[in-house]
Amino acid sequence: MSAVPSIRPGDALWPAGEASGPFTMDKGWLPFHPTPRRPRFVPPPGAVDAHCHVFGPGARFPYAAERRYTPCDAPKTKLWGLRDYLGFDRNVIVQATCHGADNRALVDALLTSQGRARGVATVAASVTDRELAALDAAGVRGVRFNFVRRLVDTTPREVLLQIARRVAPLGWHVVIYFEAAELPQLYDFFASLPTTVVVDHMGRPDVTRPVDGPEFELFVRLMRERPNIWSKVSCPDRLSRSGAPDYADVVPFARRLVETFPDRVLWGTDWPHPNLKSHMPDDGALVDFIPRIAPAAHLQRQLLSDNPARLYWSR
Ligand code: 0GY
Repeated sequence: MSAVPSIRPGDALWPAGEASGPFTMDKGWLPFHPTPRRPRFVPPPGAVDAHCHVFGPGARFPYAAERRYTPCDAPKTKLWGLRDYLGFDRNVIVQATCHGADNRALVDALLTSQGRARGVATVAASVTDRELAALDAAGVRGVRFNFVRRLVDTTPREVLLQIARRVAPLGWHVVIYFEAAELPQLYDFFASLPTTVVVDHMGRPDVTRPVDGPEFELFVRLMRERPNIWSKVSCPDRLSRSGAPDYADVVPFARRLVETFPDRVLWGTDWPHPNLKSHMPDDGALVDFIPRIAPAAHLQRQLLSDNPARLYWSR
């Protein structure tokens, strides 16, 4: 097998450029970290960064007309370089809303990853069985339903349910992204989904509230009652009010999920970190956050290797 080209932190080409092609990056867009440090924590063998994205490059993979933001390009070559630099083995690439339901950048990354990446796509209700089969062959193992209003227009629940029923026979799962305040209205719908369901970023709790208060308790209840529901314990940088690099206020939330549901949690960098406003996290510091939320070696192995291997690489 020939080596797959990659660009690592420290390489001259690593720092973000603009959006290429006919696109102009949003004013004030925060590009990914130009000089992430090498983490002190060494991930276990087979570790998976289970939430990350590729953006464009716009000149080759145009951003969607209906997008709510135009990012800097964040190509697959840099994602592979970051993976190696941080000590990870594999990636799960999640289709970002700036590409809408056009999964070409995702599929290109998967097909050229030499089996080291799997994907979560966005599909419309009009997707054909043939298109689903092609996505599956490329390494897609799930679809994402986004309920965050600043990112997408609402899709009716019947349509989402129909999509979930279509992908269930492929063995795919559904990834859901929502804000904690919306969970009471969405609870029954999530509980009704027929597949494995993976929640992005712990359902975005308000971490200024108690970890055993009613808001987070509702989320824990969802996971306790529905053994098909998993959570990513990702994005302390999005959730923290106490701030970088410690993100201390997020630790109790993530640690509670890791310790209560050790076989249903995943972790990811969220590189290249779309839409952050306060700061851009150092990806090395994010990796060093892991032992604080998963202190024991066996928890780290489940979180980073065993769980994602089961969900994404079982065939
Ligand atoms: C994330 C978070 C965000 C963006 C997206 O697809 C996306 O555009 O997911 C966000 O803005 O909170 O998980 O990448």
